[in-house]
Formats: sequence, structure tokens, C-alpha cells
Amino acid sequence: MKYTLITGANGEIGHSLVERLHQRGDNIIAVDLQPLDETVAAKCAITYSGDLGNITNEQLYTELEKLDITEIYHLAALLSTSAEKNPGLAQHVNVGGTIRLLELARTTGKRIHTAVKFLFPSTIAIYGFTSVEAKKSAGKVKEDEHTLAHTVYGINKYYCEQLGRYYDRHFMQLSAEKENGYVDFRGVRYPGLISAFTVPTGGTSDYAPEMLHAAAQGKAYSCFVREDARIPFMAMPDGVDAIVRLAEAPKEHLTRNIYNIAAFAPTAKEIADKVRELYPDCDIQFKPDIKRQGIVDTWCEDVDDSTARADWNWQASFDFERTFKEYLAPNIKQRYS
Ligand code: AKB
Repeated sequence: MKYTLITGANGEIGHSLVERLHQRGDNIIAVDLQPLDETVAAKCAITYSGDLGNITNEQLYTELEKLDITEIYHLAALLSTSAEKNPGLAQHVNVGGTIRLLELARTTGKRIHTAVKFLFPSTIAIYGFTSVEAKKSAGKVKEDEHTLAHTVYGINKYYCEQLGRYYDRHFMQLSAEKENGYVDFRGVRYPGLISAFTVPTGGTSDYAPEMLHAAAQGKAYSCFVREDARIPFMAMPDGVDAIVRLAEAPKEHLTRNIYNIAAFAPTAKEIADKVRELYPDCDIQFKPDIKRQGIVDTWCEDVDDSTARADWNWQASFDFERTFKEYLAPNIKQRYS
């Protein structure tokens, strides 16, 4: 039996991805430190949580190595704010966990004589600017520009991008027998993601979903960035569609391993104004956290996703207007009704 492994399955992206791949008919192995929500577990063939849901726990791999895993979506990670508070743990999980999973993919691929698809969620946090002026003048950045990340999360993710490409193309290149080609490494650099159903934890782009979900619950929200803070965002359905569409693209069409994907890039004030249209009585105040704002100021204003469009026909379905009108408004109101 072929399996699809999802790490971080109970997380923000995981909830939507499990649904999508379950509908596709995949036999899903769900791994998460946290107990899996019933709605997630019900769609999975095998689940590992708690200690066995820790991607740095060698016992997990003793179990996984027995299974014919042909596709991996590696979502488990400490996001930018959490990682910045504990760089050592971030290195251990974000890099150590990824290396261990790449090894699982390689040894499984070698055993089943098929390259295991390894889908990696990278991030706009790999980009780094030293001033807001430099960020503004750069505008939409391409994949190989301004890649000097300022956060440990961005550095972790950028290094893992390189590691994945190495496993895919150059692994043990001095070896007598062919050792590369057992990992088919692909990834997208996610912008801030906004879900109607889950609220992220530990991210620096979290102000957008936090603001919306607070308003929907009638709670006051103190936004930790300035009104003019601008970074790229995306509706969760597009975020899931992107990584699955990339997974299904013919390898020969792909000119690179990691791709930018774009949807919309509003200021925090523009987001707040949309939330106020939905919830006119909501209380949103801007009280910038200088240090968290400092991280946002190093991230790109927007990304150029022309290579993804050309290679695997990527195109966001939800722009800023449609995200609020057709995705967030009906689903948020239903969720909190
Ligand atoms: C974060 O804020 O750390 C993430 C991201 C942009 O990758 N949501």
C-alpha cells in the first residue's frame, strides 16, 4: 500500500491539506506533536502524535521505515516568532527534523526503486532587506534575489531548500554507484496564509488571521505591526492548491526545486479596513511591537511568481477582494455563529 506522509498534520496548513489529499484518495499518515483533531484523524490511515509525533524522535522513523511512503508533505516547523525566541530548538526541529525526513525519503526511495516526492513549505522569510526603502524599491522579488534572511527561521528554511536540492540532484556525487535521484524535492515559498478555520501560532505574519478571528469573536485586537506594514499574503485554499499542484506537475516541466507563489500584498491597514467592513463594531488598534515589526520590515513587499506560472501553470484563485468576500466572510461567520 502506498502512503502519503504529512508532518505537522494538525497545524494551520495541515487541516486543509489532509482534507484535500483525503478527497484525492491518498492513504495518509498524519504526524503531529499535538493530538490530532477528530476531523483530521478520521481522514487518515495511520496517525502518530505526542512523543511519536515528534519529527526528531528516532522511534518515529523505526515505524515509518516499514511503510511504502511515496509522497511527503513536511509541514512541521517552528515559525518565525517562535524560532527567534529559541534558535537552538528551531535548528533542532526545522533543520534536524528536515534532514532526518530527507534521509527517510532517500532510503525509502532506494528500497522501493521510486523517487519519493518531498514537498517542502518554504517561506518569504528567506528574503532579507536592511531597510524599508530597500524593500519598497525591490518590489516583487525573484527566487534568487535578496536571499540574506535576518531570522533563524528564514535561515533554517533557506538551508533546507539547499539540502533538498542536494538530495535531489547531487547526493553523494563521489559515490561509485548512483545515490541521488531517490528524493524528488519540490517546494513553494509561502507568504502569510489566512485560514477561515484555523489561527496560526508563532508566526510574524499572524497579525492578519489574528485580527480577523478576534473581530469574529467580538474581541479587541492590538495589532503588533504598523498600519503601513506590507508583505504578501494568500488565502489558505490557494496555499494548499499550490503545493498539491506542484506535487502533481511532471518533473520534466520543473526548471527549479523551489518556487515563489503570489496572491496579494496588502498593508496591515488595508487588511483592518476589510475586517471592519465585515465587523463594523470591531475594535482594532495598532500598537507596533518594534522588534516584531523589525522582522516584517526585512521581508519582501511582494514576490514574482512568473516561473511557477510558466513551469506548472500556477495561478492564485483568490485575490484580496475575493478572499474576503467569497472565502473568509461566509466561512468565518459560520465558524463563529
Ligand atoms: C511566519 O510568519 O513565520 C510564517 C511565514 C510567513 O512563513 N507565517
